[in-house]
Amino acid sequence: MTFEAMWRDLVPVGRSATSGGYRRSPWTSLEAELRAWFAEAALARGLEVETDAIGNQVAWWRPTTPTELPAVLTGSHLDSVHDGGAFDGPLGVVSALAAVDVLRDRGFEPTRGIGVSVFTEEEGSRFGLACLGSRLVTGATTWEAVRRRQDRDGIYLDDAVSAAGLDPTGDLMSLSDVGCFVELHVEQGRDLVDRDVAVGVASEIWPHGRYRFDFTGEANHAGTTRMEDRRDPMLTYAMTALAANKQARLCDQRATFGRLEVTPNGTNAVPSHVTAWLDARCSDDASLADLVETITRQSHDRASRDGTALTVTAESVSSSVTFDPDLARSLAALGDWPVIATQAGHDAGILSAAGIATAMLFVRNPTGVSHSPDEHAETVDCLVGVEALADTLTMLAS
Ligand code: HGY
Ligand code: MN
Ligand code: MN
Repeated sequence: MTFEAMWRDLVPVGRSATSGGYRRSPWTSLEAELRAWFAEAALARGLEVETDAIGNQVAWWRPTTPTELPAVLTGSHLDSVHDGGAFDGPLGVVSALAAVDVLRDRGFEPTRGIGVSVFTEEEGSRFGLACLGSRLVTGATTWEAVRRRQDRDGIYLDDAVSAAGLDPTGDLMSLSDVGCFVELHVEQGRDLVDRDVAVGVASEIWPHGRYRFDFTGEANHAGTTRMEDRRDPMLTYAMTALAANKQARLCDQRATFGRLEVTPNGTNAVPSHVTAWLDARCSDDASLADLVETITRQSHDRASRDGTALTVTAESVSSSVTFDPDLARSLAALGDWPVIATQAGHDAGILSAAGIATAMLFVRNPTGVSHSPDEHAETVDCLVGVEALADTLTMLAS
């Protein structure tokens, strides 16, 4: 089944009829449908499919002669952000399966195992920790540390995993015999468009984090309460969002408040409580710490003026990642591809941080837009990406 045929099968799964965006949330019936799709596509290629305790999957192409040589792993994720695009994640999974087809068409015989992987909850959109599946597999976090995280409906992670028919106390995917990992991903920006190139190689991932700001004030009547008598958490939040934007602009970094919860969320009442999530990303770890510290300090200053209270909780922090430069250079040489940085987090960053030689291939996104239904990649560029991945696997698995 060709890349286009696999893509046609996958595209409708979880797409909203209204927005055209995706809500592929982990440990739901929709993810079960995606996992089944992956297993079927892998089995159709004679790959051995393994699903671990929390739903991470890997499909193995074993060499005909048993070997002790470390395996090559390639893949990405199938979960999405709320109303995300079609390509962020799935492009890497479908391209990995299509690259296996290309290698077979070329008559390639691997001398070491080639695994196609799908890590769960890469976006952290349900339980708030980015790359949850790969963090558990690499030991970057532990099941005990995360099992009682709650989603927006108050469902605990361990209950969600069990309800999905998995046994979270079982074994996690093992990477002990994996020597390197390559993730192909749609570019989440315009660098390749501006360079007029179909494929790029990642040099680094900016450090980034997600911080929950809890603002507490005093609920009151929107009409009868004089402005000077209010303790309005929405005001403190609003000034914090403006401060974050200003600070990020001043130091040429990134800060976003994209998610907000207001209690009681009434039209004619001053709220009692506002929760807002800051996504901050910087070119280095020290700048990230400085930016978050500055925003937090200014938010506390504003809270003291508004008579509101503030607590800030770091929910997900990913340190800077520099990919193996020799590996990046060897991939770039395969197609004279540019080597570019990204501000988006990936499972590849988690595996790199765990000491596995890791690289990323990016495929041109003509809109440059991501985490939106407008995210896009042309089929012709996707097919160039598949060939680049096949060339990479040939180099790594020979
Ligand atoms: O949020 C990110 O950077 C990635 O898309 N998970
Ligand atoms: Mn993403
Ligand atoms: Mn992604």
